[in-house]
Amino acid sequence: MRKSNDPPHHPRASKRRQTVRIARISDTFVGEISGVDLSQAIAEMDFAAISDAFLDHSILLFRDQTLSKRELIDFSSHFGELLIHVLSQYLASDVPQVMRLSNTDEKGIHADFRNGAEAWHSDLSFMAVPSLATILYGEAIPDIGGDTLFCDCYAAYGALSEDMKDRLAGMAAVHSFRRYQRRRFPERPLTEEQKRSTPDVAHPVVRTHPVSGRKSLFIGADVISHVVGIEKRKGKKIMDDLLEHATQERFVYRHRWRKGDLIAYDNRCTLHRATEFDNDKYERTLLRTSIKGDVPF
Ligand SMILES: O=C(O)CCC(=O)C(=O)O
Ligand SMILES: [Fe+2]
Repeated sequence: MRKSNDPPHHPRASKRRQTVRIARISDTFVGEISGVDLSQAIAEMDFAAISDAFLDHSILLFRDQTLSKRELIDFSSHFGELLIHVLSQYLASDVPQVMRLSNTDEKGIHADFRNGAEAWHSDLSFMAVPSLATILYGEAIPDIGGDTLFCDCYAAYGALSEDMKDRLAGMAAVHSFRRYQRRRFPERPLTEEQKRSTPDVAHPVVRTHPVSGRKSLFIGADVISHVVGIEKRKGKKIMDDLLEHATQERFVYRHRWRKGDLIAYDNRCTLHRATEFDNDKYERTLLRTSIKGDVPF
């Protein structure tokens, strides 16, 4: 029975506190969170601890989760407004906020899927308002391959020479979804509607994180068409060199997925890319939500 000094029973009061523990995975910039069952409603204080950890680490890993799509949406919503991707063919049929990255269809039948994410990128960098964070949940994981690589763009920026930092200050690059799709999927042209909703957009090459105030590199492979005000080939060389610098092993974390892993990554200060696996032999299914960000500066 409820004692008279218990809080009144409304949904917030029913969110039990959990024991949020945070540990950096050694030699990486990734924080592993334990003690949290993400299928349960998360108390505000617990999310505050998770949110602080997200700022410190840029990537958070939660192991051994069991989530429905609805629970994935509920947890993701703590980070902000959820986006619905322009590539509507990948959205879950029942909940468009969840994208299904899989080589099986929703009935589990093997489908032809080629991951377009094998080039280094920050999600939705080709939009005027790119993504703040992406959340990936591992539903089916191959025995071998299909790792995701993440790169720490704060560290990559920090390691540049002062000369280079000066050169990049104020530089803007044009991000183009059309270019990205043409390079990754030449056989699958965008519809007129998809083209209309993704015009090319210029973003600063050095980006300031709106919450931490720290600077990082905001670049990508295949998505950048040119650097504003610089001759095309010269601009391409600068972008190629920067990407090569940023994605050196010392800035990269390789995530070897386990079923039940959930990863949240901050698109404002990291890049990532998918790696290959044997499509015919293994199933790989990631459920994904995407959080709306802000205009880079
Ligand atoms: O499949 C992967 O490993 C990465 C997928 C990805 O880049 C994304 O969902 O944004
Ligand atoms: Fe991605």
